[in-house]
Amino acid sequence: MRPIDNTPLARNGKVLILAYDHGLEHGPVDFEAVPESADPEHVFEVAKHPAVTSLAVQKGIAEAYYPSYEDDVNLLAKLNGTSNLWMGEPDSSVNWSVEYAKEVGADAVGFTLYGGSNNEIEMTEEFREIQEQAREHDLPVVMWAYPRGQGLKNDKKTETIAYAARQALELGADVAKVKYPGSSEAMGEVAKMAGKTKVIMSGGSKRSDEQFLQEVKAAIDAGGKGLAVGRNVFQREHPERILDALEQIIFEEASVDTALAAAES
Ligand code: FBP
Repeated sequence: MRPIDNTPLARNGKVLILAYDHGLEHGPVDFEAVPESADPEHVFEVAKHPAVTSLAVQKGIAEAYYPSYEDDVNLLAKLNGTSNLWMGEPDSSVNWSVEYAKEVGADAVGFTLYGGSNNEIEMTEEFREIQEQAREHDLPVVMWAYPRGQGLKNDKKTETIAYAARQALELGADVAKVKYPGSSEAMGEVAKMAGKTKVIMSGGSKRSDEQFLQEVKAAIDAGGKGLAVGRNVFQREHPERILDALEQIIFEEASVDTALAAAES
């Protein structure tokens, strides 16, 4: 097993994943703010930014577009995913195998686990298979650790997010992508529970530059090892500017003011 720090997925021990599976997870609504973001080529171009350590996409996008970008972009194959049209208990179909993802050029694999869902047992067993295959192929594993389901009304409580991060450590994920629990202190609790699994913050819906960067900064200061972000990048007219700022905060430990100045210059 190769430590994730020696893979293309990490830089100085941190990661910045550009997530672009929204067309499946949320549908066309996420592309309304910046219509050109519906074109995967636009987002692959954005992913060439040096701050981006990998781009997370589903199988069809990887097959169709990755061949033109394999020299410039690291591929994170998001193996499961479900549309927003599904109205049942949280669940996610496995859409491609580790082996096939590797063939397409994947540098890492990603998997959503809805802890607390009535489908948690089946999803965990799917994760077990994927995690072991990823080890065989020397691919780091990123878990979208999202407690969600019947009885879990508030998936943003610190204890719930800390439990999800712990679940990622216990089950063998290298990286746990969690919702931001709302404060640096809470993020510290979450990171502590994850042990050697790197906890990264999930971007969420679009916010102002300042609010977003402050949250990322608080997450990093609390022991977060990076960010997985979609809408806060591709729903901006100038995605490269926010990536310049994120590069400063995540990899250079810059202040929000310094990063904002980088974003505006
Ligand atoms: P965002 O930064 O846009 O939230 O993207 C991260 C991500 O995890 C995507 O990979 C995924 O499509 C989406 O968020 C899922 O968000 P949610 O489950 O909250 O709808």
